[in-house]
Amino acid sequence: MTQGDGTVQVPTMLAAGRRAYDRCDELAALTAVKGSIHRFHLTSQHAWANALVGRWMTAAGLRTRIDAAGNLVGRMEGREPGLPAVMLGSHIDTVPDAGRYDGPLGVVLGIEVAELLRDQMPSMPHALEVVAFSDEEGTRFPQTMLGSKPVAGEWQDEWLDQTDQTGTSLRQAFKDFGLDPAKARTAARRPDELVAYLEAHIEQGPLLEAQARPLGVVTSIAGARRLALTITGEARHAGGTPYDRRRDALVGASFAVLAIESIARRRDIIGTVGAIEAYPGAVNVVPGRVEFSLDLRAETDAARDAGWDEIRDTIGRVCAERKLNFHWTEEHRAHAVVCADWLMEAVADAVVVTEGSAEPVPRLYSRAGHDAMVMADVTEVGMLFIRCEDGISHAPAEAVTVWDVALAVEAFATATRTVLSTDRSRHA
Ligand code: HGY
Ligand code: MN
Ligand code: MN
Repeated sequence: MTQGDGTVQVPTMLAAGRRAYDRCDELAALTAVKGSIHRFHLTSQHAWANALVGRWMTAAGLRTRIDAAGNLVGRMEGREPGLPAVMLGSHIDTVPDAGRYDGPLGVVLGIEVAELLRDQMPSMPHALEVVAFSDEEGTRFPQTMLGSKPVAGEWQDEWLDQTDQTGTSLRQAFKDFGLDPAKARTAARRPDELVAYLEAHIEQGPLLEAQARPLGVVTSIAGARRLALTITGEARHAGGTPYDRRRDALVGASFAVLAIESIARRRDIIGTVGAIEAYPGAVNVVPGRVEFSLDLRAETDAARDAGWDEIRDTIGRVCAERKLNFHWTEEHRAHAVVCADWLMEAVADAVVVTEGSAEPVPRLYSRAGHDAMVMADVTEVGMLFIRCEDGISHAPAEAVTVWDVALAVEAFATATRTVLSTDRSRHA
């Protein structure tokens, strides 16, 4: 649009999209490892990110605070102080060597929406909050979602004894961050304080790109289980031990990894072995023990759990045949979550208005986990998906386009405005 004085007024949407896109670059610089993105729970990088995002929130008109679990929370009042809030959010922690949009994009989009709706808030029947959760990834400690679980009232003090790879306990990490570990549970929000939780997030898969659509509505979020598996045999000399006398734990684990993939593909569930370690780990020793991870997900908990039963029994049978021992522990479980109909419709209607497309809005279940699956335990949730290039995520090649981000700002703002102005009692 060209103004009277000849200057070109870049549409708000594109300017907001560009700013959100650029802010993900700024956040990417806050990392523990120069040249790649490592930002973990209650570290100095997390503190820097809270400070930077806090400045953006303040500039957008949000009043900010760090809650008792280390999350950054910004709030804008509605037509009177203290009203239940529509909460927008995502996470600012990352996996190791991460992409720059998984989490941060949802937080900066929430801030853009707050700025766009700022002047309408005095007439809104609800408050607006934007939250930057930490530890959605669960990278530093065995327990994951150490940011959103306290907010959902699901804190457990026993987690404080967990340690990271340096041996630092979660209790000590709280203290190092300037938080009182005994107060973590006070980050909890009551159901009557919240109207809904909306999260914008990259799809982290190839489905929107395959449909050539920039935006989609999330119908549900896959339930996940994270297990630690151990196969034990006998360490022996790699040269002098004949095959018929070996109890090679790594050969057993190799059969297990292939069985996991085969069972998961057949059952249309998702099983991934992301980490594996052989002990003693010497080139000339038959491995006596192997420890490996299993990340197991499915659209429904029943499908996931039936798949685990078959995987567990198959590995047990392979180990018995090879005189190996097999045991496992579960480190994390999150139940599958269905997004609320009224929130799905608000997001879908917003996408239609934004894209101006007659094509039905893509509706898909999230194969990735999100803070929304935890927040569903305290309020109703909805999610907006944004296309990412080649579906790549949890890797530096993670990419989005400025224009898709600009469309996401518009759609997220429209959906949020609808939810903010909806009389909550109709949906209670
Ligand atoms: O693992 C996940 O799906 C999420 O990125 N934490
Ligand atoms: Mn992630
Ligand atoms: Mn994420």
